[in-house]
Amino acid sequence: VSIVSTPTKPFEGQKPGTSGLRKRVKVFQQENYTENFIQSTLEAIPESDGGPKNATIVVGGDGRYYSDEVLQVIVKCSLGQGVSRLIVGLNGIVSTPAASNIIRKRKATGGILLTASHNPGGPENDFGIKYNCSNGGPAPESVTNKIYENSKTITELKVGIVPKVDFSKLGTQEIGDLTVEIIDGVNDYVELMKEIFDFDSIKSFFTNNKDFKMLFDGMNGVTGPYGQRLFVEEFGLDKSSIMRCVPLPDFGGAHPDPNLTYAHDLVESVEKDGLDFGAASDGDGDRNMIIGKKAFVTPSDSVAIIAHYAKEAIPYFQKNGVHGLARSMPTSQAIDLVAKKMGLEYFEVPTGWKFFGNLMDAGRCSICGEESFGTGSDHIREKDGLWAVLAWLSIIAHVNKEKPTSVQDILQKHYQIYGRNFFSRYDYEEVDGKSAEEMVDRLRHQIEKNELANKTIGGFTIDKADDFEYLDPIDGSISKNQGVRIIFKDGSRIVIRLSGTGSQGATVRLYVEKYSNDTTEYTNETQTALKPLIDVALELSELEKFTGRNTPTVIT
Ligand code: VG1
Ligand code: CO
Repeated sequence: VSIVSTPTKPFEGQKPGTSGLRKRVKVFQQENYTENFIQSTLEAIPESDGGPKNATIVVGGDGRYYSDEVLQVIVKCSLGQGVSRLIVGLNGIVSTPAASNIIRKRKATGGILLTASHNPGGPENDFGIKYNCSNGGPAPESVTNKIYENSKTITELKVGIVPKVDFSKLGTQEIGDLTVEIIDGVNDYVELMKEIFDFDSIKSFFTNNKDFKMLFDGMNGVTGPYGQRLFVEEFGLDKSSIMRCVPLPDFGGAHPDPNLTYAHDLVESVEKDGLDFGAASDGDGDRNMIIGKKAFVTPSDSVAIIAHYAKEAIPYFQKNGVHGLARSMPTSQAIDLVAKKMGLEYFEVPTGWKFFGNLMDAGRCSICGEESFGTGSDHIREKDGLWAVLAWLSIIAHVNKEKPTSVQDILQKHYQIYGRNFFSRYDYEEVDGKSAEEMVDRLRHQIEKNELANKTIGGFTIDKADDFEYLDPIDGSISKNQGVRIIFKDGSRIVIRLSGTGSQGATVRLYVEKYSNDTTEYTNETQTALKPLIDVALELSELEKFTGRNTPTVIT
């Protein structure tokens, strides 16, 4: 194999966001664009992981449009950097959590994930590339900053000249000094789930409760084959218990994001057919949505409930214990209440799973979650959609041993113990970037001048306001400007930040949270309960004036 050097020029904007680099497919299709980014990434592999030379890299993704071309680029650039082994999923398909597991299990140097997660795919939509380190988790900012620096100074590409590699057959191929091993991405994952959960107990719950009906929606994303294996083959459910379980390169034109808006078909089926449990996962398999009969489990509640039952219902935690809990800053404080009651440490980190990794590696966080339908534990270093579904099925199987208990009952029981944290997020997608920045800058300015504290608005008095800054307790790194937080005297919160995963314009995210321990309010509808606080948020931020929007694109 000959390795050749060819001149190249830096592209602007190759800065990884909350979760890798995400752009329109067309952007990646520019000559050398993808090569530049892959080389910049490989060259940024930290010394502590051994650097790119002789590295073993796991390659996975959701199989979205343009993955085939990028797989070939990875082979060429890997040869150029002296990587010694690529472990690739069949056709490049491995879910994000499954890839995290393979990186850890095979003690790989790191992993490259070809996905834009829940963003739509296809020639007119998004592609994405994400790097994970040897712990199996998303590269921390020290590494993503390095990738960005490399991308700005790149002048030469080093690539191997090789014929097209076939990724559609299992087995090992030698390409010069590079070994390409093609594996089935489902097996190791199912094996891991069997170590974590009591499959027999879930299975016997289904056998003993024949009228309990569930439906899993793979949203035409990567989890389809995993769902098929778990629900149909392992638990013996009928094929009608899964839907959209064939991965498609454009997700069938759908938006593979598991929420009430985009998983609408699932929600409708659960309602219409009176199902007991519904679940969905996103394009790359790290997100989850859990619903029940007349019940939507907000992700902030979901992680709190999983933490509450972990030691009772899940063998993994019975064996390893629960050492600490964590959530991202905008996520509701429901999980904090569980930590306090259980006498556990708990942490508030910036948005993005990469911030949980250090805590988990240090053994200080066992279960964590994000309001954005991300839930997970220290079994891997990514959020894990199917893990969350299995955690819920474990809880359901467990509580139903005593008496019939629905998802709604589980929620209400939780509120009776801890009170209820009403939570909602409003997204304003593809707004003008400059105006969005100005809106946030205005708030930052008011914070600096201390104009917000003690102000009363709409009956809510502001206790404190800041632009969230995180000091990582493990490596001492500081992440600034992670979102404007306005905290009220009654514990209610408003958070405003700009998305770091969009590919077009800016997306404003507005998060509101209100706590109640008035039992008569526990069954209230979320939007009604939060209306006064949302009005306050809109007034304080002058969102409509800056963005010209009077309604959000998506409410979750
Ligand atoms: C969003 C979510 C964040 C999540 C990230 C990646 O980021 O808010 O909580 O970690 O997506 O999720 P942002 O910067 O757009 O708010 V996924 O499923 O894309 O890997
Ligand atoms: Co995802």
